[in-house]
Amino acid sequence: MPAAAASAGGVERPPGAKAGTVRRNRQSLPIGLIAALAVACAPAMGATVEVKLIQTPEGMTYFDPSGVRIARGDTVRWIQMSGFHSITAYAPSNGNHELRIPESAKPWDSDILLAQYPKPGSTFERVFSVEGVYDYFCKPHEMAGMVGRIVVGQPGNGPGTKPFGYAPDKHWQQVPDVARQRFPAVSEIMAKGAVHGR
Ligand SMILES: [Cu+2]
Repeated sequence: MPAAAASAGGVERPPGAKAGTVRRNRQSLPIGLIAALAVACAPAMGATVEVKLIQTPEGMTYFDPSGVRIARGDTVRWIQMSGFHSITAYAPSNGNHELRIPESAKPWDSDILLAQYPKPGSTFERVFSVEGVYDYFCKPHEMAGMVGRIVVGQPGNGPGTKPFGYAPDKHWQQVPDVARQRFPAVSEIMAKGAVHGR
């Protein structure tokens, strides 16, 4: 009650005093809006590609598509449809996993998403600004072969293009055999744009 009265009083006072200001603002607003939109749109020019996180009633878990080709600056949006999953880059900072993303790219870990689509907390997004191959996994299901691969622009010759276990001297955790077999080939991703498995 006192809060409402106070805010009503606050709103009631200014109109007379601020009339001139409001008119001036009306003229400058469109210019300001155009400038703001130009800035906001520039980084959002890229496309958004969706990848679903799935667990079948039989318990099979996978990313769909498991392989996608995107352009630099595009966004990947992962959507948790069933089961509980994470989207985690193959990188030493994530549990000492083998580095399988470009050296200059920032590793990421969504941690386990907390909800099922369409509830908040069921999606995770990342913009990819460095070209190359990115391998990633789901923390609860890596051992079941739940892995994915993204090619941004041209694959190049970075860590994601190298054979599994390419740097034994680093003593990284090895990509499990079942997961190695589930990565779509870079050539197939380049040819198809999206590779659906399972
Ligand atoms: Cu999973």
